[in-house]
Amino acid sequence: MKTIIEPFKIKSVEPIRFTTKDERIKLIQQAGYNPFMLHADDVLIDLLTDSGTSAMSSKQWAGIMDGDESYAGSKSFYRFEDAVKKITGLKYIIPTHQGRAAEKILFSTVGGPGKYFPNNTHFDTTRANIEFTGSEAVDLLNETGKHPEIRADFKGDMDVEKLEGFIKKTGAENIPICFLTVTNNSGGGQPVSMKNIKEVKSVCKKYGIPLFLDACRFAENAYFIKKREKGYADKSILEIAREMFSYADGATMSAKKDALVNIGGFLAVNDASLAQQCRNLLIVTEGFPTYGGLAGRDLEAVAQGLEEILDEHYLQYRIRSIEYMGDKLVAAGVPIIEPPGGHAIYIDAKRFLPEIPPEQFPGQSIVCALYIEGGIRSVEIGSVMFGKYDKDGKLIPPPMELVRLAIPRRVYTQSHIDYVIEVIIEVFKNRHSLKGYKIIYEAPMLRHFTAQFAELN
Ligand code: P61
Repeated sequence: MKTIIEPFKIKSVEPIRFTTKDERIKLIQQAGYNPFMLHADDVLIDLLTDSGTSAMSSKQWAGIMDGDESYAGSKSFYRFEDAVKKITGLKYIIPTHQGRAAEKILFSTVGGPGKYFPNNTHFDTTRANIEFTGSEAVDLLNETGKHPEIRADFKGDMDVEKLEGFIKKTGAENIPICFLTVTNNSGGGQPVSMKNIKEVKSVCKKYGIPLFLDACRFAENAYFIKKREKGYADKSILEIAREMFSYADGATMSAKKDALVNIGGFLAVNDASLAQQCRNLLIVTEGFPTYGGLAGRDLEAVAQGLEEILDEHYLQYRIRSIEYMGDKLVAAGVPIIEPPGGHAIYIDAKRFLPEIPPEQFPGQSIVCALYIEGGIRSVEIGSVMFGKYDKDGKLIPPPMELVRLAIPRRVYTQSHIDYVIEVIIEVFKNRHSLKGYKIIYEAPMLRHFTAQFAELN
């Protein structure tokens, strides 16, 4: 087989700025060892997130000019609505400025104290928006998904037996919605199989619980189904996506991922009364239902992005570029979540730095070292992002300590990725010199955004 190439050519470029290692040592210290606090200008390769960092196509930019900025009934809204309906088949489409706005509206409407929301794994904003209403967010990932070293096709699957047990114990009346996050971001960008979506749906149906997809990366998930699940090889990505959504009663989506835009999102539901309640709240917090916190031009770019994401050449290149990076790291002995997921490489910090305990944030240590060594920005997904405290103030760590290197869509070329691989391998070789960290400031929610750290000796 020939090399899989980027299925686009570059029309416009943006320079990146080089810094020296000495400069970076000072810069990360000034940032309180938290890369969210760095100026993006001081970052060479920015793998903090794949969210809102995509390169838009010339057709999307044309859509930006063509956007209709009418307050009500904008033609861009109807194009957006058609694009979302074509993929999801869901009835009521509510635009929001990003994914968490859709979550906020949904959970404010259906959440509250005494309620429970199961998911394969909640991402942090979903968890935060659920907990903010006094409800509980429950992760029911299958066991294999919790073991970075085990290779399996669908490590994002929910444990269906656990789900049923959980419903029986909790009472279906206390579970307003069950979620599946496709792909499973906090668990390594791992896909969920169609079989699992179907099985989860059938349990939900038995107990009268609606199933929603957290659909940020639905197209990457659909591509994995095509490649890995029996019976899907000859189906188009659109057909697979439509089938995935056919089992759902609703969805939230941050369009900043698989809709290839810099801002946007939506909530989509089949239930007319829920749609009405959510729209009423949307008007108070986001805007009129035909723009929902976005400009008409943004809606236009989302609609175009949702068409482009279904292109199989694009998805083949996308998934292969992550796999390429994973293969090279595994060959060099760097412990990562295997097999690589759809949008990022996740370094397994527990195996990378076994001598640094979760209380000293091994992931954060790797994050800082990657910046210092090569100007690469990554993010910790472990005890900093998801750690909780028990009543004595002792850390309750999450199951995994990870460092995520998320690859923005259509932004970096293979040589950027080769450079990243070299830097990671260099840091891995020198891992015995890395130190642990302690938190010296933290906010009550989503602390990883603003936490400040000090290096331990
Ligand atoms: C990310 F460090 N993800 O992966 P919004 N669901 C899922 C997401 O992945 C997600 C949202 C909902 C981000 C951005 C991000 O602490 C962080 O449009 C599966 O960002 O509101 C976002 O969508 C929310 C990075 C979010 C973070 C929160 O990088």
